[in-house]
Amino acid sequence: MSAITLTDRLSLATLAAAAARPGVSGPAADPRSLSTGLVHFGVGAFHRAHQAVYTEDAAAAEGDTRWGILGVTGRSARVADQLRPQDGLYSVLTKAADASSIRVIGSLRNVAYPGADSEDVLRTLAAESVQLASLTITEKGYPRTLSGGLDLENPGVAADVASLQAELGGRDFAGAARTPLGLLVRGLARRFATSGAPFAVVCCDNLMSNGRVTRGLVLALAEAARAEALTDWLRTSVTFPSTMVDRIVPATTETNRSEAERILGVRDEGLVVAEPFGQWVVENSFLVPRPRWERAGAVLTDDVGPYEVAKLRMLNATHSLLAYLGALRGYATIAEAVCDESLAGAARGLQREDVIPTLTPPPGLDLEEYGETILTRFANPNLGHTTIQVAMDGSQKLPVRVLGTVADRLAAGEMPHYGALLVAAWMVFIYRGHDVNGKPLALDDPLAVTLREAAAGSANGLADRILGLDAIFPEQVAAHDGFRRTVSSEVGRLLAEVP
Ligand code: NAI
Ligand code: CS2
Repeated sequence: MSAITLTDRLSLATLAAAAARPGVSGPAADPRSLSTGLVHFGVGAFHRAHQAVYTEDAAAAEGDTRWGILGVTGRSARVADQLRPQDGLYSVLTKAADASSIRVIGSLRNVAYPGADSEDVLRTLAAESVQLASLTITEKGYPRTLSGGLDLENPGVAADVASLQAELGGRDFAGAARTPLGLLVRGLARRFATSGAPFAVVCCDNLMSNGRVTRGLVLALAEAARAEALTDWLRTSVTFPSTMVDRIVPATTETNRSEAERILGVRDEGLVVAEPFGQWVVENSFLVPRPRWERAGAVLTDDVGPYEVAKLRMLNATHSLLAYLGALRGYATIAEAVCDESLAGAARGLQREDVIPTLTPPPGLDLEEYGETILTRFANPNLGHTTIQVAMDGSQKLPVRVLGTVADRLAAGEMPHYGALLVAAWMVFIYRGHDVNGKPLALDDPLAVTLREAAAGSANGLADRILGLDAIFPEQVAAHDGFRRTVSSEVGRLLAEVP
């Protein structure tokens, strides 16, 4: 294949031609008109298919050019290398069940890689024209202890505390930030020292009370550096609104990129793929101007809680159940798994028998209907969301998605059978490491070593060994004899199904 030249790539130079092609829509706002007003940490697939789109639509609806985004990558420069040659432009390939469409997005105005660009990020966070930062750094991007506090034993956190102390002491600090939160706090320290202008930090990760979690970790970082004045300023001048975010955005494949290239007429290395559905519920807690996301369909509310808990427990827990049971049965995608009637039945059982009794629905939401729309979304055969992608990071996801439901049901004197089935399916996924056809199933998890150690040995006692991991299972769940027995019984049944 010939080398791809810049004229073959999506960029400001090729944008007009690409946007004129059938099936392509261009940016809602002129990218050249946008100044940077927002920094996003974790400029992965989801941000580009969700917040960046809402932000562009909000800017266009208001004719407001203040909301260009500086995206900050995480652990590699890959996304920066994909987008910088494209002037930050990328496209969203929206895949409905029976049709696809492409939209070029121009709200991402630059991409920084902390390994080389920390100073740019710090300077941008301190700029008075920049009002807020947002985060999608995955559930594992928030280093916490069992009790939910900042994990000061985490080497990255410890290094970032030292760097913050150097920053505050006016000393040069060596090297890049080790964690996104560390870089964020250093930037806020710079802002405090230069203007003290208020700010907002908008967490968009799949965590319960994600704003409160982020605020607690940010304050703990400043307190660990014994930065009293900064801590006081953070408490009074920076808000941390919680959000519920929803749009299924699978990892982009080369097949997706080739399909997009045929439609665009140019190569888009930064392509992201998504379903048509999107939802964003944002706590209305800002001391600063912000993009009018409600003009793009977002919901601003004083109480995000009911939306968050309904979505995490009804959608994400069901996603994980289908991921583990589906992967074990040899289904590559969520769509295949949910089309297996027995797995769809388990999904409905989890929603209706275990989850719904624990929920107070947001105003106007019929939870059973919500559950059915979720399963219909999962069944989209065009999306290609893999079971193995949803299965990753189970040690971080299950506590948020299903263990709250389990604890609530046990406290109510009920047995969450489907919650036990989900936990058991995860255990067998770890223990077997292959599907019913013998195909390997990769364990991608920050606690993979611990999990493999706990899973090693006899199948007898497997449930007890993994339930005994207090980094994952809270005491009131792990010590419940009835739950342990139910999980163990489901483990035995699944082990027989997947020899
Ligand atoms: P992605 O893999 O495309 O991007 C993840 C981003 O987080 C990357 O920038 C990566 O460098 C960074 N990151 C990963 N591990 C990290 C760590 N340990 N510490 C700091 N940064 C880290 O993933 P994607 O699809 O963008 O999803 C990211 C998050 O967005 C999810 O974990 C979830 O919380 C949320 N989300 C994702 C949805 C989806 O369907 N993909 C939908 C709803 C929410
Ligand atoms: C999925 C989520 O990968 C996963 O764990 O359950 O990313 C899911 O696609 C989103 O939360 C949907 O909004």
